[in-house]
Amino acid sequence: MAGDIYKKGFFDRLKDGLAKTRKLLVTDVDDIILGEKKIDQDLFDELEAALIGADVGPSFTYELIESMKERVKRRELEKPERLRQVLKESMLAILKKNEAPMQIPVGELYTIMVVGVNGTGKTTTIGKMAARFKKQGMPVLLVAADTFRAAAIEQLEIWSERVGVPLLKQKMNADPAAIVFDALHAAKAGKADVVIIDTAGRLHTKTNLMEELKKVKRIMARELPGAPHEVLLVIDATTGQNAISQAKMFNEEIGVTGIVLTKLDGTAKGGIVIRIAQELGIPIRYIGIGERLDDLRRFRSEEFVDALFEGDGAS
Ligand SMILES: Nc1nc2c(ncn2[C@@H]2O[C@H](COP(=O)(O)OP(=O)(O)OP(=O)(O)O)[C@@H](O)[C@H]2O)c(=O)[nH]1
Ligand SMILES: [Mg+2]
Repeated sequence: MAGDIYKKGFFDRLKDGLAKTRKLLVTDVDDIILGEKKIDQDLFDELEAALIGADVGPSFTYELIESMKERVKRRELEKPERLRQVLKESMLAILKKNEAPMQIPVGELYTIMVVGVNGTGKTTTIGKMAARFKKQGMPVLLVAADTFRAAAIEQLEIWSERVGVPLLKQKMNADPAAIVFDALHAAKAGKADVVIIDTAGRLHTKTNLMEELKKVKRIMARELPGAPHEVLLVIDATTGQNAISQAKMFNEEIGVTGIVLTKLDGTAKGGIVIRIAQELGIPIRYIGIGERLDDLRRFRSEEFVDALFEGDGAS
């Protein structure tokens, strides 16, 4: 029961967080379909514009509209209100394919390399994940491999103290690969089950960020077969279309195995989740809906779509 109450609390916060996205996406779609008497080309044109404007992406929009037209032709869709249901079902179908929680095996060493451009929420997400894992009884080690800013190391240190998990760090400008090397040795010696590595989002040297990250990844694989078990890309939902190009770049350069989408609270660009799911096909592990420690949740497609559609209006 207590779990239900907790879940409801999160669901309401998710709903609140998605309010702006809902307004842009669902309310606009409602205005279009509920205001029209018949399903015609004008209605489809308006619907298309609304979906594109809501960042769900051109291919999702195109495929959805085409399939709606087909269904109208086959007389399966007679009332405009039904289009809302079709939109909801189509979103759910795409998101479901990308719903895969991070599976951390019990008693085995699991390493997570967290990457993403600066300011997306990497360090904050690491703090939140550490709290989750600790609560589940897993010994966690945080690793400060963003060594290019003193503030970056301090920020992770604050999280490590707040959550109560150890941190491995070196001084500023130390080689990130060397820190990661030390961290894996400590973990192999039984100091942790889950190792979470914070990396830089931008470098203040001439070194190329991607080359630096590739080097970290290489060292990990060399020191521990199978590592990194997860390359987790943190994406800021408020950046909309930019998020897609960032994700493609990181995926091509270093290979991404999971995504965290942050700052879904207070953005109208939450439709980007659909585009990420469709164009990247990389599992969305978690979503961030605030700056609090418990504002990170496993991505559940049904919960997400329900929260999006279940606003003030009918579901
Ligand atoms: N509203 C909201 N803010 C968030 C969320 N996640 C992170 N933030 C905020 O975003 C800002 C940047 O977060 P960081 O965790 O420092 O981002 P980072 O990716 O580590 O940044 P760099 O270390 O500069 O690359 C902070 O003010 C966080 O509190 C979220 O889900 N919602
Ligand atoms: Mg950081």
